[in-house]
Amino acid sequence: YAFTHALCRTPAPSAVHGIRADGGPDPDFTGLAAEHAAYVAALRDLGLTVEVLSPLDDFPDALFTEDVALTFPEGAILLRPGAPTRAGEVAHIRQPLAALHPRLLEMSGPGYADGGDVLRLADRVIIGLSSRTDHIGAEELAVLLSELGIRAEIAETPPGVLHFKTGCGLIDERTILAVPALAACPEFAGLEVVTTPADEEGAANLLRIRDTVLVGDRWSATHALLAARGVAVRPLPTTEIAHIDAGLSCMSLRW
Ligand code: CIR
Repeated sequence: YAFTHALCRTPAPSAVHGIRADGGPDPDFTGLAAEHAAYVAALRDLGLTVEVLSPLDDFPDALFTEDVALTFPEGAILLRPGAPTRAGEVAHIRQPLAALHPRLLEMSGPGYADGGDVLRLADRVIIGLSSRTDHIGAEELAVLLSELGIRAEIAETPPGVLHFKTGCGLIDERTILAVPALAACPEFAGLEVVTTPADEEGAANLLRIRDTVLVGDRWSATHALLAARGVAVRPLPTTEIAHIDAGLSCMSLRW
């Protein structure tokens, strides 16, 4: 999480039609755009150089740049997102990523993988199988990661959790915040797992940036839990993006 750069995309008005699993109401566009702007401002405030790409009205979920690629200091990998309406987003991030990352690898299929299913740890990454990431995709991704010198393990995402990182995030190198259904994930062996407080499962999609953890602003028990551990917490509004199943990690690629 010692990131120096991030790549984001401004939400298009079509973002209100973004995918949501439970068929709930549309987000309010003005509120959603304000949440995105606050997020980009926070990343810049924490010292990152942030490039913000133009909105793509044909792709309602394109503001969630995390899902279409993986970025590391060593290089980047273009993914094959598992939702059919999101596949076309990859073509729009290829050129900007190629400009930023001379070493650009790409999944060729037939499998699928979403970046929201990839949790980066100090010594490896965990790829969670989900409704968006299948076994063939995870295996191909593990091979591409090994070309960048990064070891990958494959894990299960519990039913009802969209992406692996919808249910967990890094507090620090050795500590994970996870929803109860993910707390016993075998791939977390050797790490400390802290479970989300009651009724705050949505807080698990937090984002560690340098010395600060970004957390949704309505998860006050989680703020207290992190503060008690000596972690610097920066609450950010996420109510509107939550209507389309997103949280804080989803809105950027980081390296
Ligand atoms: C989708 O269903 O693809 C978007 N509405 C939400 C993507 C959230 N991304 C993430 O968790 N990495």
